Amino acid sequence: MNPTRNSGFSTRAIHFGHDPAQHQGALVPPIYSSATYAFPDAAYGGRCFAGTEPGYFYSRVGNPTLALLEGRLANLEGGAGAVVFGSGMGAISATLWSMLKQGDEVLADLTLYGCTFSLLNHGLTRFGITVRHLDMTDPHQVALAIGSNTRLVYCESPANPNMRLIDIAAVSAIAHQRGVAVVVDNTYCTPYLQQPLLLGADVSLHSMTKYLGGHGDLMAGAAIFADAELAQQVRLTGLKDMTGAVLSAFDAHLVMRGLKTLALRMDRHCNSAQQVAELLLQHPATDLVYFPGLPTFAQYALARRQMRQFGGMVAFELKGGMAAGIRFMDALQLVTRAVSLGDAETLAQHPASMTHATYTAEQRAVHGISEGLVRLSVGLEDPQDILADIRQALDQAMK
Ligand code: 3LM
Repeated sequence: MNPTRNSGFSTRAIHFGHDPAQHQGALVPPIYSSATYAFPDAAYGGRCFAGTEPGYFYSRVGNPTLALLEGRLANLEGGAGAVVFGSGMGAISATLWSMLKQGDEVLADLTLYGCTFSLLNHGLTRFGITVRHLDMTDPHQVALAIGSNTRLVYCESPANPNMRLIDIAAVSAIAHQRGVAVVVDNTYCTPYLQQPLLLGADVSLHSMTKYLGGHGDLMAGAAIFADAELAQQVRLTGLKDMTGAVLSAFDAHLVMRGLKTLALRMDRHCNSAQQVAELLLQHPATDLVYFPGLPTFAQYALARRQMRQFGGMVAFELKGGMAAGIRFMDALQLVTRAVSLGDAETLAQHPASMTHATYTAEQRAVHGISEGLVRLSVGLEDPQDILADIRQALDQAMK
């Protein structure tokens, strides 16, 4: 069976692109570990390099195991093509290096994952690309900011770590009117919760290290494209020549294993995160709670419109600021103190000193990342155990 786009999400995540009958009945797709490929004759190899023969010729450029994953991701997110990478940063850097040239301007939202902020401000700017951050929670700011050199709009929604949302449809409509491309990091949502391309974006990026892999045992990234030609350009320049950030076939296999349970896991992550957010909201130790599924969340209406559910990430501030946040983290017993997200284990981290330490303290203040913020990636343990640990750590933090 090869399901169409009309089949349900999980059916496609499990089956799309693989026919056991073509692989000696193997239910699970084989892992092609080969780096290189034999040519039937020299002319065939030449045609592969010239791009006139579709065959595989070297695994940095294309590999059957990776191609299956790429096809599945494009299908799940309504894309015309996808390219996978050895990490999320590999996907982001290869995409940006391919789409931009000297003299171009990038408009970026205020809040971005720390290494993306660093790539933009310390990487791209060294090569004559201008980066301007603005508050994209107000889409009109984008309309006002677009100038003659603006080539690309970049955002995350929800943003790491403070959960601000961007109205992807509104920003895309504004950018496209002016011929500017829109790139959205969809890592927090996964293709199950949000589909940026269907909302109008040109590229959707993922760290597959997170929910898509889902088990904290691999590093991987993906870029999914509305336009197949752009996908090919990113493959042949950003991946092949500029970054070489190729994914291993073994890790592609693990991502496909993760994809089979993505919807199930996300339902559980979302449900438990909602309970955690509600606990945090009513606990006397907390000051602010950032979770799109709380009616008190400033962008609750947008969250309901744009996301299938509200995700598994929660951020909050304690009344005692950073000192209380550190007391909270050190009191955790079940919840693990670690960066990353989307794993089976619930993880807690402190963005200002960890994932967002690439910003200076002054930049964090401007970019809306407070020093006392604590971030939780709510895992798949029994919700009552997660809640009990968080409750006792909040109690400790107040002492
Ligand atoms: C983290 N984030 O703990 P990789 N885009 C987003 C991300 O959150 C990340 C990436 C891209 C974290 C990693 S911090 C040292 C650990 C929204 C990663 C980059 O290259 O696969 O790590 O993805 O927030």
